[in-house]
Amino acid sequence: MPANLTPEYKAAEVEYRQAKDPQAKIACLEKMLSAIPKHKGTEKLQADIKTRLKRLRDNLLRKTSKKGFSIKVEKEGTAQVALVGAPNAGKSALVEVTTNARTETADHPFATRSPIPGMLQFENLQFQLVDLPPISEEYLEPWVTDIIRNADTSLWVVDASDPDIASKVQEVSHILEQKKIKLIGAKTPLSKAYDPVRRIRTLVIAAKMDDPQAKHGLAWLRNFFEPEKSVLPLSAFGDTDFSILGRTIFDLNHIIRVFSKTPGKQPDFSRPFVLQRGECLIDFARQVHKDFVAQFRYARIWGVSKFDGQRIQRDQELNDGDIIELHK
Ligand SMILES: Nc1nc2c(ncn2[C@@H]2O[C@H](COP(=O)(O)OP(=O)(O)OP(=O)(O)O)[C@@H](O)[C@H]2O)c(=O)[nH]1
Ligand SMILES: [Mg+2]
Repeated sequence: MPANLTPEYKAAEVEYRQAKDPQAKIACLEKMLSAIPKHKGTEKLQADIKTRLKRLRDNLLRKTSKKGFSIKVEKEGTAQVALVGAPNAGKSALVEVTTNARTETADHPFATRSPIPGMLQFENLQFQLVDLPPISEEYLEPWVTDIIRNADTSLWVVDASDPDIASKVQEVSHILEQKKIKLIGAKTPLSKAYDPVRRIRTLVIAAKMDDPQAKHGLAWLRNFFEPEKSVLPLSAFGDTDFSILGRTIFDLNHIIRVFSKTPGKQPDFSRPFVLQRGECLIDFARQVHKDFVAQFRYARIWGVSKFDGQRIQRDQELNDGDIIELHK
């Protein structure tokens, strides 16, 4: 079968032959891979480009790791949320439209090469979304799984318009399993005992919902993941309302916001104290000031579970939105 190579492919190939350093060669091979017509006649050539890409990337990595290369993203905001997914799934586009970050979005796979954090505003909180390179058998940056392990929770972005959705989902899940990472649902309990597998609470994003094909992918995702993991359909384009994303990330992270009040004054609603669900009054007091723990006498609460101003004890479990007046 003739290959019918496009002028764009041929130009990239000329550029590749002239490229001197490995980074430039990688960029050209990526261009060739995205421009090559995808049919039986080019399968061998596609495989050959992928092999060359892998060799170059491996060499580059060996060089950098000798120098003790490692990548970390400092945590900022209420929670760090890693973007996980196959190449071209729509991770960067989502971070770009929901945060202040400028990411690298492209119509070819492996566009993202380094982690890019961006802050997503949700009411009086900010979540740090971290855009990452893709998870793929073809190539996986070794530090990507370290960042996922270290994050508080993750968003698993799946291209719902992809006819090959099942194998992409299985590939990501399989690679993470090999790296001892398991993406679990928001409600799945985390075991307190030592566990060599890092379990990370995850929300599945059915991406590219503006594509007419995506409804089939969404149905497949719901059938495959729910009820254990929630699936949130989204599009990075058009007039999508992203407030639901903030709310869902809030729920995923099991957090509550509690406000401090000094007697006779109004609480400061712009400065919530962030606690984990299940934490109680004394955990809140510890965050406000250590003196409140040592010299605690009593506290009053304004919230959903008690009547206004009711006295509560140290072990009183708190709820989102509670207002507390500490007395020592
Ligand atoms: N129709 C549609 N296209 C999208 C959407 N989000 C992303 N895309 C397109 O999908 C392609 C890949 O998007 P990216 O955001 O770069 O994907 P990625 O997951 O970051 O890809 P890698 O960095 O390779 O892992 C680009 O051509 C985007 O324009 C969407 O919501 N709708
Ligand atoms: Mg990307």
